[in-house]
Amino acid sequence: PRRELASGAVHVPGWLSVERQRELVVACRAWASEGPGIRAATLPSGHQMSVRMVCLGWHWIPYRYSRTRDDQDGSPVAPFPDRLGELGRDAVAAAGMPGDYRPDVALINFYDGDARMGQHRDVDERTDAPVVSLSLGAGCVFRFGNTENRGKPYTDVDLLSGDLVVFGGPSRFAYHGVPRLLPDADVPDIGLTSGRLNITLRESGLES
Ligand code: MD3
Ligand code: FE
Repeated sequence: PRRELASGAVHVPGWLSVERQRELVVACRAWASEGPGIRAATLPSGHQMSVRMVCLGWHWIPYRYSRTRDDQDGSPVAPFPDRLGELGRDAVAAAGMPGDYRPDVALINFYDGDARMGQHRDVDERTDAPVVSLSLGAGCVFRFGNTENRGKPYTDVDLLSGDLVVFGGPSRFAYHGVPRLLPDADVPDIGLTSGRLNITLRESGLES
């Protein structure tokens, strides 16, 4: 079953099988422990994000992409795996969206404790291709807003382990955020004892 949250924003609850979720958790662990590891990015204000992130394909630093981990040890970002490209194409098709999809960036966000993400827009990519979001582990409240400002109107949606959301068309540049996690109870056994992982796939629109 799929549900349109807004024009171009399609939620497919439970899209990932438990087996698929387990495989992705294993992969995320490996990606997060490679090289300089997962990190909490520092915003231009000097504040550190509460979410920790690891990047594949392109390294995101507030608010730009780089091929090197410039806010860590400067090493080259890990490559974008082919299988995430395939997963992204399957996801966009499952959401009923047309067109070929060639993601070249994955941002893997880890939330624990009181981690949250304030309302923002994703505008560092140079394309309007959809963003694919996959949720693993603890659920969260996802706040989906409008394209004009951080405030109302917005809709709060629970995102649970295995859920897919694809943000394209008029929803691609909407404000959104994660005000809080839901309790860890009732999370399927996918090898994540606490916290939440979110994988987003994107087309950077950047060269080389
Ligand atoms: C709507 N991540 O990484 S996923 C992000 O759950 C981000 O970690 C949140 O916002 C998370 O930038 C939300 C849902 C999401 C992701 C990207 C979007 C919604 C989006 C891009 C455009 C519009
Ligand atoms: Fe975002």
